[in-house]
Amino acid sequence: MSDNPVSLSRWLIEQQRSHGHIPGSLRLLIEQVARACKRISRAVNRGAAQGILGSLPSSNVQGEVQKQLDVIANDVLLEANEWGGHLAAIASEELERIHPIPHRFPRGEYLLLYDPLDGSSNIEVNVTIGTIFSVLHLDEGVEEVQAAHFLQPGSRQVAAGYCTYGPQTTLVLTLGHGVCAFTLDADQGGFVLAQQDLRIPAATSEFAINMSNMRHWAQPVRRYIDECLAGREGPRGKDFNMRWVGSMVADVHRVLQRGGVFLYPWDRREPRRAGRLRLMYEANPMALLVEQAGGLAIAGSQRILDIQPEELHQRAAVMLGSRDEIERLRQYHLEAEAAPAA
Ligand code: P6P
Repeated sequence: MSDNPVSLSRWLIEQQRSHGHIPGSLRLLIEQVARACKRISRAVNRGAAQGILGSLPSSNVQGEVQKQLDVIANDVLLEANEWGGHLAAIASEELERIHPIPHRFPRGEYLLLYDPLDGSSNIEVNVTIGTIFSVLHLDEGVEEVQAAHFLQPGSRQVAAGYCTYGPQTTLVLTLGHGVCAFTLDADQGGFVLAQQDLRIPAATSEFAINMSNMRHWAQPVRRYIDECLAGREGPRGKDFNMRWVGSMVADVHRVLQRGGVFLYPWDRREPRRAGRLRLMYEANPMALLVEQAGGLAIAGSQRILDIQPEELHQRAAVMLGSRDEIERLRQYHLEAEAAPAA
């Protein structure tokens, strides 16, 4: 790290001023989100000392066990972003309905969506968790923002990112012109540029999937993983390694840092559900980051960013990472779709 690191604020101003990549309102929005992530990081790091690691008696709108830190993270992001004048409304995994910006604050042109604390089942075991966020543009001329205004395909995101709360607090961000990583430097009191133009290697020998679900997978995924497991004696002619953190931000961060594939595919446990992960504030932002870093992100034969959302909290199958491997997986899905029905 240089003696004079580039702060997130300076980098964002340069993206606005020198490259014209973003308008000032979006720059200020990203800075607000980053400030909220700093506060969440502090709360996560102090967790046990503050007695806030446990679960609440309530469950969230998803019917999932709600952790105290889930609620704290959601509240921090709401409070940090509703008064800035950059947003028209907010959507959160922790809120059933959208949160229009209160009339007492100026309304802006952007829509912010987030999973405030992804992987929160890992909180008590001190495994990396994180915040995932996505920014969309509100259509012109909208008087009253409805949930329907959020239902835009992921290709229309103007920014996306995540913040990991682990050994380091790292903000990974795209504004549509590549992917950068910023590390929270306690001495500087803010995020400083750590990596520019992250690129995912096209080839890999590492996959991440929850193997306990193997018997429930569709044929293309089973075929792909079986071939990986067959190793050098099998059709792939090489051995593979496996990772599974159980925290999407941690698994995707690894893929962005050294390549690999992260798979949470559809499975037969709940056949009417497209997948486990949420399209709008998990799959879409991660898919944009991965594609901006030279990887691919699919839900089967379809590109994730092309999915037309039908409801705010809908789920999606997620297969993303190194281009050569995801392209192979996409071909396997296309072959299965073309095969005559059994
Ligand atoms: P499983 C965490 O709960 C999460 O939403 C993602 O962060 C993670 O990748 C996945 O679920 C883990 O799911 O079924 O392995 O517990």
